[in-house]
Amino acid sequence: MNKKRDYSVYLVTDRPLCAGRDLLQIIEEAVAGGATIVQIREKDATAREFYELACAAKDLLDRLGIPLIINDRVDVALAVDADGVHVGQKDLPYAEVRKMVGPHKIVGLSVDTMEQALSVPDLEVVLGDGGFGPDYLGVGPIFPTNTKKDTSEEWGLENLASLRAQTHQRLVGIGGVNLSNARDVIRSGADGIAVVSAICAAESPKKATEELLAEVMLGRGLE
Ligand code: 3NM
Repeated sequence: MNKKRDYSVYLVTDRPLCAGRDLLQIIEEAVAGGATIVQIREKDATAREFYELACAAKDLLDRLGIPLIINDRVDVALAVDADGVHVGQKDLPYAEVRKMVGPHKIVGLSVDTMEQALSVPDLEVVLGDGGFGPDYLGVGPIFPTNTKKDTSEEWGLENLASLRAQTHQRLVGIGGVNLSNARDVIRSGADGIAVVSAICAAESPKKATEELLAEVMLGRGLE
């Protein structure tokens, strides 16, 4: 299935934040509210647990026509034929991941610093081996967050805007993004927002996502 690549409201999951609720239910509600892409992020799961959860998420998201991204584990992404994989600076190098998954899958890359962000080859630039640059950069943390402990220094909106002025890469802002600041993240040049707690820990993931999407649209000057 050809799924639309839209990074407007990017749900990144975290089971401990779901307060005992079923992760698939939260994903389904978020998509009903307008989430455009979903990443399964499982830092403590065994390979088998991650695989089984990813299989179930793939079934659900195929039905809903929404891309599934796997955090870090290229093997799990390939095993379940996910739509893509997201890697950070401590994971396998981007070029190796691209070689493994081929040119058609989405590959996202986290950038912690301006220097890292500006050293990434542009999407349009074809590497020597025929691979392409990342589909998007995860820029974070933009704001303080309790969800991820080992983050680098916060970017803040000014540095995000400065990065926007210096690159054509697609940018997704992550870290502490919520209803109160989502519009500013978009106004500062992000193409989308990635959120964990603002959706996973919300009383109504559907309503939370609807409200976040409305802020993204306002940030773009669309209502
Ligand atoms: N990556 P919340 S911050 C998964 O800076 C993740 O790269 C980050 O969670 C980065 O939306 C983060 O609850 C957690 O603040 C974001």
